[in-house]
Amino acid sequence: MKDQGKKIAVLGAGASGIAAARLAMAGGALVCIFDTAPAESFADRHAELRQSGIEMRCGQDALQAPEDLDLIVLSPGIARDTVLVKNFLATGTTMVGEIEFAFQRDQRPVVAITGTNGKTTTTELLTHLLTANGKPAVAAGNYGKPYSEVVLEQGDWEVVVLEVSSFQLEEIDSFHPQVSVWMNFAPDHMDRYHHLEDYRQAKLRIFENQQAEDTAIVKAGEEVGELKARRMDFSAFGEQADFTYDEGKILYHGEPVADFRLSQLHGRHNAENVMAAMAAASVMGVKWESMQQALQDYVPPAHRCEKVGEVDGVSFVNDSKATNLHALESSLRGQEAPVVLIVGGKDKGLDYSEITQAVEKQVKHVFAIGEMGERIVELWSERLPCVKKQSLEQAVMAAFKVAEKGQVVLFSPGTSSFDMFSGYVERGENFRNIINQIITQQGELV
Ligand code: UMA
Repeated sequence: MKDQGKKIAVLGAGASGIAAARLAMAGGALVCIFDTAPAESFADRHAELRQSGIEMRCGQDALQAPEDLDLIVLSPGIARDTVLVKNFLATGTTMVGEIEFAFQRDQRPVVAITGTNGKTTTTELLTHLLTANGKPAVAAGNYGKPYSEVVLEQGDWEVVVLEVSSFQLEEIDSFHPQVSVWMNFAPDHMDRYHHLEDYRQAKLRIFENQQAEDTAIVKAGEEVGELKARRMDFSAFGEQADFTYDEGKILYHGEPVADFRLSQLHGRHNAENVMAAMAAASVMGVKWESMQQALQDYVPPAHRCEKVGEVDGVSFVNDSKATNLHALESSLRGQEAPVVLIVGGKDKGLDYSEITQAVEKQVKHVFAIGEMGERIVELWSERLPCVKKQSLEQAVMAAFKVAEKGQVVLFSPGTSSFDMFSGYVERGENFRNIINQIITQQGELV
């Protein structure tokens, strides 16, 4: 057993820490988890972990780092500059991130996917494309199961598709994906990083250990520096690339390889997610012609630019997950048809003027709701028709009234939902229910 008799400290008792601790235990190690949250927070887990032989130190006790450790495994949500990590590093023990720890204990090929947006859809879709074509794959990492859990389970997966965050990539060493995918880059996580460049550099480590026989799949136009791996790029926005987009078709070197319109995904940004997933699937041995059916069968995650219905040629798209302006802007940029936008929600101090340009370019009418409603009307009503509505239902009805055949009613709030709903899921389900009512009423009229 790889870890027989080793003393391993796992920092963080969240999903990844517990999975890493279990993997270490299975390898024969003596394991203790350290977490600075008070012991009460772990009442449910503590007894169970003890029973499986894993010790736990919480609160102030967690700050006492033992001197005789062989290895420290760090959870991704804990930054290096915390007292907890500093105390453990002061012992001089080697520290690895949970991703690195799991990677060193598994032989299966890894496809790793990073990016500020789109990585979850791409991870899910790729897992589906592979599994549907005789290459059982599992989605893990920042999305899905923690990587350590997948390694411990030893399921009959041939490929591990890992969504990887910058936090996870910060603490790699030998982590070496056969295929690395870079979706895009935009400012995020500035509560963790002092400079935007630190965030980018952490993400760029996804390519660090790749060699000439590996593949890097990169959104065209992104600056990722010199790569050792073979590069494939993609763009649904007209740039020169290996994968391009034309009238609903995904092209590889100019030849159609899939009809995006037959999928349940919506928007050009999703076409890019498809390109990245198809590129990675092809590297893993799946033929283009086998991908179309799997693409059509793929059911995208709810509330992320999800087409929930079409009435009289007007499409209704639920993007309730857009709880920040970057997500709203990227949904807008992804639309091919003119948009009637339903926007707004909780006032969390966001400045909607940042996206005025994208709105002017793509949107015909705006209906604003929630705490942000009036501010949005003040901001945009001189530029385009923009009206406040008291409820989501009123906004949808008004949007349906003005939308013309071929247009899209896009519900992409750009902020959180807590002024009117319990969360983005309830908000999106409300939207979907309203559309279903419209569809039922239309059916009764026919
Ligand atoms: N903790 C300390 N001391 C500290 C800070 C935290 O002890 O100074 C403890 C907390 O008390 C807590 C534990 O650390 O008990 C939490 O560890 P964690 O934040 O790493 O959370 P996990 O539950 O292990 O989840 C992590 C990822 N979380 C983060 O990166 C913040 C999950 O991504 C991931 O799914 C999971 O591992 C499995 O691999 C979530 C996420 O929000 C979805 N990711 C960010 C994002 O997508 O934007 C990057």
